[in-house]
Amino acid sequence: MGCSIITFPSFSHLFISTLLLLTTLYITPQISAVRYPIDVWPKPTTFHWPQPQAITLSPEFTISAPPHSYLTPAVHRYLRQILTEHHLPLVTPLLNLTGGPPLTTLTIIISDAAAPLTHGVDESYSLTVPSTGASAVLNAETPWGAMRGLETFSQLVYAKPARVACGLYISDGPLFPHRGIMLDTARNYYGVEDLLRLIRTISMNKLNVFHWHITDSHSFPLVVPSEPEMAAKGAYGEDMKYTAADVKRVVEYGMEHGVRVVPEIDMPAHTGSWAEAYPEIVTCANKFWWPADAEWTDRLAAEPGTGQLNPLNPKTYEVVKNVVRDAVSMFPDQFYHAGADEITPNCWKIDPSIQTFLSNNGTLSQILEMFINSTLPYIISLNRTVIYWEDVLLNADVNVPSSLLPRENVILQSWNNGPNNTKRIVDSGYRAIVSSSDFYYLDCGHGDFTGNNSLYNMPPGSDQGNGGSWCGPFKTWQTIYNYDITYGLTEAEAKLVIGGEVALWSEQADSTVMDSRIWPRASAMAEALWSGNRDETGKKRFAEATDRLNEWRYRMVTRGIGAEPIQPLWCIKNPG
Ligand code: CP6
Repeated sequence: MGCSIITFPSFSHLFISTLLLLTTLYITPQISAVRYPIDVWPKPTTFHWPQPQAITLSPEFTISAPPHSYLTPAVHRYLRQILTEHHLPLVTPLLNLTGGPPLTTLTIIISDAAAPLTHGVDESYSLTVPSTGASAVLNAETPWGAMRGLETFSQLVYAKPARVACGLYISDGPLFPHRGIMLDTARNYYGVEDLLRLIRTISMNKLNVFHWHITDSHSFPLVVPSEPEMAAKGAYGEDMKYTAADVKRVVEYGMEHGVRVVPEIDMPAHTGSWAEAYPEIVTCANKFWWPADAEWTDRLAAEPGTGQLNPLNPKTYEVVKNVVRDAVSMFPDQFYHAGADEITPNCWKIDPSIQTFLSNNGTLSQILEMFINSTLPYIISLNRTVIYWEDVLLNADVNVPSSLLPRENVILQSWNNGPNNTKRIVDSGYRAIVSSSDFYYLDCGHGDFTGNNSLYNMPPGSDQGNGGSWCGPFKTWQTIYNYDITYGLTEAEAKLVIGGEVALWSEQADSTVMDSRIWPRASAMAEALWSGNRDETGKKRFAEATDRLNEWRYRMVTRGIGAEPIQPLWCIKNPG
């Protein structure tokens, strides 16, 4: 309970909250079953704290850990942060100091130091902070689990001079192995520093995947060594490209933060930008689906003709293979996202060679099959697990049979219609990543457009490709927190759901709003996928989560992240 549940300052509410405050302060020094006097986000799965106290952090505090190419920089980073952050929680933790010797060391012990950062790697850890001044101990199976534990430890430190919550034992690990954020860098450009800040914040929230939607119809900012014309012509400008050196920096930074970088080069749709270098392999690149002077166009974010690669042109595969091979060599992760979302039938139908194919009894689905059949085995041969958007299997008009998509090599990412599509994916035997647009799309912050064409006087079908501009309403952190990604699934079905991703499409976003559009709403998903959104009794956590998220948002702000507020400051004066 706390400020969050006092929604209006009626006399009786103030009276009750004052009583509760007095109870906490003077009568029972005991800890509520749900909220601790120090806040950790996401909440650890087990937190034993029989006698809540704090211990002074020695100014000579050090962290000892086995040397490791990525854990070592993480340890240095956390040590610096722990010694200098001096975060003061909004509501001062009611913790007495032990009065004994200060804490001088944190010892990290790792069982499998060679474990690579891959999907499903063990991220569990346990952490003991004694109240005697003896070394705190962080035990983890892998370096990546140790990074999660370091984050938890850093959130137990507060105030100036620094203190640490002590006399506690935490044992923790994630519910879902895949917990990510998708960022679209094609509609608007983001600088490398913005991507690094995003990775840093992903890691703070114990998320572990940055799904980088690099290219789309609007721009092609990735410099592909074998196809230099793609970015030379398809990027927004000379200084709005990602070079091989930029990508290496992003990938290495991800490793140092326990964050995998999964690239997406969207195809065969969303490829209008490829036409700048190779107009002959793209259909409909410059075709707009609505008249420029239509009364409703000013309500939408500009989308160019989406552009679709022409599967009937052999040149298409030459370019695709060069692009894929280079992308795979730049991004070491085992997962590779190959798009396959939103094929617009009219975009292929406009092309004369496709018209001939269709008039000889061919179908659009056969055309997509041809494309998948000529590209998927190639990507798999490069030793990658391929993620596609759900459309490749579930789109009613244009899809491929599941026989073309080997279950061990293909994962499908759902974004339409919530749990039902996830169910269809796992019932077909595929692993699923959930990004339902009704819950996990962060971009829908503008306008009131809900997809109702008649309301805006739009001809039927004319909303094709308007992307992030029509997916309102705004998703609150509560909507995101409350969402159960395995809702309605049997236990066996739920096993195939590897996790979820929130998505920021960037028609109406860039670095000026990135932090506030993503945080702390993505933190809500981070906790739901790490330790769940329910308390010990199976009830959805609400008030407790509100206060903790409010505190976590403030700590993110202390760390230089422009996370948006979720409560008025009035809460400081009126703690629960
Ligand atoms: N771009 C791409 C988009 C969207 C998708 N793919 C999108 C569709 C609908 C909404 C928001 C975004 N802008 N390449 C769908 C996966 Cl509401």
